Amino acid sequence: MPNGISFADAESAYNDADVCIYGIPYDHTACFRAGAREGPMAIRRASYNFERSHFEHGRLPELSVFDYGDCDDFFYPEDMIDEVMFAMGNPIRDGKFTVAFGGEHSVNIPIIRCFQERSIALISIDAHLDSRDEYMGAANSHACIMRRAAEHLGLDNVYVLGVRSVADEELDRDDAVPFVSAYDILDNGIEKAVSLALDSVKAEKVYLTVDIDGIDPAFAPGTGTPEPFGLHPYDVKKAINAIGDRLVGFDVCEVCPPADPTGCTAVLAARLAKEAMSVYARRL
Ligand SMILES: [Mn+2]
Repeated sequence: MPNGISFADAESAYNDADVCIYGIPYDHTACFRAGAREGPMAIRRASYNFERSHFEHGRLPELSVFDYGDCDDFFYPEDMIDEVMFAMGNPIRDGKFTVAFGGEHSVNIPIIRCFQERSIALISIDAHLDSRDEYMGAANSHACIMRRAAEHLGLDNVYVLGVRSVADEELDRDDAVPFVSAYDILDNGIEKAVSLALDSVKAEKVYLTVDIDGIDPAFAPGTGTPEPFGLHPYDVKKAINAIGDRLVGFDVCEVCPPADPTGCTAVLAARLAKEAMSVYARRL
């Protein structure tokens, strides 16, 4: 690791690895409270809390995991985007399962662009629809990630779960990004919402991005823009398992350690990353 500790049990060299982990400590378009740049290291530290494997998945083959470390701390989103595309292009082209830690949610923009054949769908778990054309003059803001993904993958390959904060300008348009609200999920269950999303998107392969603010602030208080009435953490575990064999990559963003004094938000993010890797290990 060039800059600090690696994720727990990430002991492989790149060439031998099934999974490639990457940290993107970027938070310069944050609008409410910044600090997500400290997310990747807090999540790695939290990862040492857990057993190597999780018994509910049965005996899975042991994963070979490589931790690439973090990219530099850039100011302009465009510089971050170039660097992430350079770093993550290789593992994605090489067919590795990628796990990324933000940083704010804008770090997802370059990851999705690395899928140059555009044959994936993006499912996002987020309190916010994040589908503006631009926000405060920035097209690559965290508030625009689903719009950028829809431009790259098609509107029929994006879906958001857990939404409870949307601007009128995001709804009053013909190409609104499809979503299931947190209220609907709390009333009717995550299973229904995930199967709706999986049936709606065109691509077979699914990349899952989790903005930790999709989860209720009671469970994940350490984030930049907390929003009440969110999902239960177990809903997100179930969603990862329901995507199952279709899952090709995962990231978790918006963990903000300065707002997370107990560290429980980073622990949850680390555990969700381990869940995604366990689901991936089933197919080896
Ligand atoms: Mn959000």
